[in-house]
Amino acid sequence: METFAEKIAKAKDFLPINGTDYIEFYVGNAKQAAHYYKTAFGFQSLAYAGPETGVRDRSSYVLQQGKIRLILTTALQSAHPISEHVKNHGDGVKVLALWVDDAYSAYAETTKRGAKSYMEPKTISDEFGEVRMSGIYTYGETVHMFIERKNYTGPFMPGFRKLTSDYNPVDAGLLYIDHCVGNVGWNRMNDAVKYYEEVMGFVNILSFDDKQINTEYSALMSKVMSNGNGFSKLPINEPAEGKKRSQIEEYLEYYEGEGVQHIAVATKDIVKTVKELKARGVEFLSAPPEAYYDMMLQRVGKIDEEISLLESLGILVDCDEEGYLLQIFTKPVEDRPTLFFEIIQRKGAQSFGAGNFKALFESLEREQELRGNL
Ligand code: TYF
Ligand code: FE
Repeated sequence: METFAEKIAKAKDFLPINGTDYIEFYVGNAKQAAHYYKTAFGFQSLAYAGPETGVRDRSSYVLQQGKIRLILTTALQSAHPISEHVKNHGDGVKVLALWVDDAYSAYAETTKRGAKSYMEPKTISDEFGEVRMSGIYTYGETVHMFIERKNYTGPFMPGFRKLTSDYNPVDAGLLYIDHCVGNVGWNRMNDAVKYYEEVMGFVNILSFDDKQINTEYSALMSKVMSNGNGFSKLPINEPAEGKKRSQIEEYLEYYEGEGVQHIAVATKDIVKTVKELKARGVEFLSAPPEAYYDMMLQRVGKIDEEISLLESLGILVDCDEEGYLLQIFTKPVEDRPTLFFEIIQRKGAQSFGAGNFKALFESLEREQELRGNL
């Protein structure tokens, strides 16, 4: 069987990507959202832009943990595209920013191949150096920014001031973005896959169809897209016809369109991270039934972690030819049942937990049912 490394080696190299640069959320109240991500998830204040720094129309808080940077942004007037975005989608991800070698060529190469422009390339600078950026649309109103940092030594980027806060909860061991998943509408999977293949040079490294992923009710298709070094992995889900309403349909209805469904963040000690997050009030999907843990040894073989401890925390385990992985999913982090987080620890496995889909989707459906949306 072809390994993941062999699969991603087939990606085109016209868009070199070094990883995720930041993820920007458009929210109703950035000050409070920033407080939530600090308190609950252990992020720290890094930078700020807003009226106090000469930005008149918005406030943006940049938070950091490990290599992960989040920006929480709110507009200060109703007649602002950011307010419009929040009105339509609720709090959600607007920007998946990719750290590139060359923001100008990233823009030229992708728009030449059919990408829709979001921001023409520009260079911004301050006393710390220079950052170049450009942007293109992907699914829904979501965009990819291309960020090129030419030895920039400032806290974040020009336009932002360092933010020091007296309130700095300790981190929760979150290290980097493992993958970000998008939900697209009915029959939109092929377009989305083609977009990542043709416009971005990504390859499809894994696919699950509705026959593999369907519990009693929920059905969906999922295809994992990756760039050539695996630093950017962007799976895509499309709803499929099932007995009742798919979780993807529920998302599309409440987000009022396509968008980011979940952000997976890596840790090197999931037991410690999950204990920490739970103690700070992060809510996770309910654990699968006891039988799931009774079968675990048989299903995945011997693992380093104590199964009873994983069971008490509701952590899921899956394996592939290359090793195993541990994962757990939060409940949606806003009132609309849209965006949620995944905490993942990889121990060799480069897959996405297909062996957990049934248990996971049954937990998701229990929540969907409570909301009256199944
Ligand atoms: O990213 C993934 O593929 C896994 C599994 O609605 C998953 O985290 C797939 C679909 C979904 C929730 C989780
Ligand atoms: Fe995931």
